[in-house]
Order: sequence, then structure tokens, then C-alpha cells
Amino acid sequence: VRLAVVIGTYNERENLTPLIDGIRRNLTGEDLRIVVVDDNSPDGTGVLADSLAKADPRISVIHRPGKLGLGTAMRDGIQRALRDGAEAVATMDADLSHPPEALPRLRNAVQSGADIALGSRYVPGGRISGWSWMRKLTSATANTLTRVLTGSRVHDNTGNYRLVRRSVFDALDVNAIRSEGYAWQIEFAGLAQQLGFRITEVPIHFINRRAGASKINRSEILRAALTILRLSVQRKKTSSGNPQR
Ligand SMILES: Nc1nc2c(ncn2[C@@H]2O[C@H](COP(=O)(O)OP(=O)(O)O)[C@@H](O)[C@H]2O)c(=O)[nH]1
Ligand SMILES: [Mg+2]
Repeated sequence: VRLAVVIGTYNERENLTPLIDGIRRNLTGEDLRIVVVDDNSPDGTGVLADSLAKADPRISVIHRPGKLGLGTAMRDGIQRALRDGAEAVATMDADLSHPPEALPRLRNAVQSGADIALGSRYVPGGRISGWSWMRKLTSATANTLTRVLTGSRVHDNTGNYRLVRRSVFDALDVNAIRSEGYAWQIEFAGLAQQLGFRITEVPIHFINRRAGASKINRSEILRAALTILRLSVQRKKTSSGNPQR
């Protein structure tokens, strides 16, 4: 199976090499591709990514001119992976919060029939280490609101650790996703559920980054909240029914 892993980077110089090593160690049986989407990181992550790519033809790098958002980075990386023939595409953070050791379990979930395998902190066996209570509360609230307001049946709607079967992207055009930042993941999960794809949540142990700084900020949180409200309104409109039916 040709499996591509898409990684968005913004100032992840210390994390990128151990992450890529972890991915290569954990996906040995695959025809692997790695796509790094770097937004002109001031710390030189893009230069490092180029040198890693030079040493390993399975790695490719997309350079964007500036910080254009995690969501659009995933979109651009996924489209590159599909053009390169990927049969399944994973997304993950670059800061080692998403343990590469879980990749085989995500792959097994897709091999046993899931269209989408989500690395999940909010199912039994899932854990978070190293986050402040405030950060935990923010994430738990976003996920609870998504479930209550949009009818999502998924427990971890905000995580970026996912493996998606190629066929999902035939029905779900990533260009139609309006969110550009962290909210992109919430919108993608919502659309996938509307389209009836089989989603499996695989428990992961999320470990807060040791190197570098988080890029989440108030504006990302606000935009995630607005995305949840928008999905909730769209759901009401659809469920209020089409009179012709
Ligand atoms: N290319 C790109 N990557 C981003 C952007 N914003 C965040 N990232 C990456 O997305 C991942 C998650 O970001 P992080 O700051 O760890 O968020 P947190 O885990 O929610 O605190 C990391 O790999 C970041 O480098 C962006 O605008 N562009
Ligand atoms: Mg992080």
C-alpha cells in the first residue's frame, strides 16, 4: 500500500528529524511517502526539511511563503500526496505529540475496514500528558460542544492525527473546506460523518511538546468556536427538511 504522511511545520526544527525517523521506523512494510508542508519557518525548518528530502527520495517538501494555517497546510499536503498516488493519507503534528508508534494501529484500523482512523485522546485508553488544566479544559469544551451542537459522534474532533483512505477524498473535496486553521479538522470530521464514512477512533497517548512553542492562540480558538456554530446552523438547515422529499 502506498501510504503518505503529511506533516505541517512552523518552527519545528528540533522536532522534525526525530519525527521523520519515528515514522520511518514504524512504517517499514509500506511504500511510504512523507510530505512536509513548511510555511517559511523563521527557525529554518524548511531548510532542514530540504536536506532530509535530499537524503531520502520518499520525502518531499512544499514551501509556502508564510504562515497560512494548519488546515490549508493539510489540504495542500493531502493534494500532493494524492497526485503522487497515495492510497491512504495520514496527517500528524510535527512536535512529537502524536506518537509515531501509533501509526501501525491507525493503518490496521483502515486495513480492517475503516475509511478514516482517528488518533483519539477521548476514547478509553486515550490520554493527554503535559497540558495545563486550562488547555485540557479548552480542548474538552471544543469537543463536547462539537458533539452537542453538530451531532458529531466522534469524541476527538479537533486532533490532527488521522489516517484517511484515498476514496474518502473522491467524495469529500478538501477545497470545499472553508476553515484555514485549526478548525479545519473539526470541519473535515463533520463532512466525513455527513457523507457516512466509517470512522474508527484509535486511542493515543498525546504528549505535549518538549521543544518549540505551540502556535495555538485566541484567534484560532475563536475561529474554531465559530466553525462549530456554523456546522450547527448547517445541520439545523439540513434536518429541517427539504419539502420536495
Ligand atoms: N505549515 C503550517 N504548520 C502549522 C501552522 N500552524 C501550526 N502548524 C503545525 O501544526 C502542528 C500543531 O501545532 P501546535 O503549535 O503544536 O498546536 P497545539 O499542539 O494545538 O499546541 C505543528 O506541527 C505546527 O508546526 C501553519 O500555519 N502552517
Ligand atoms: Mg502541539
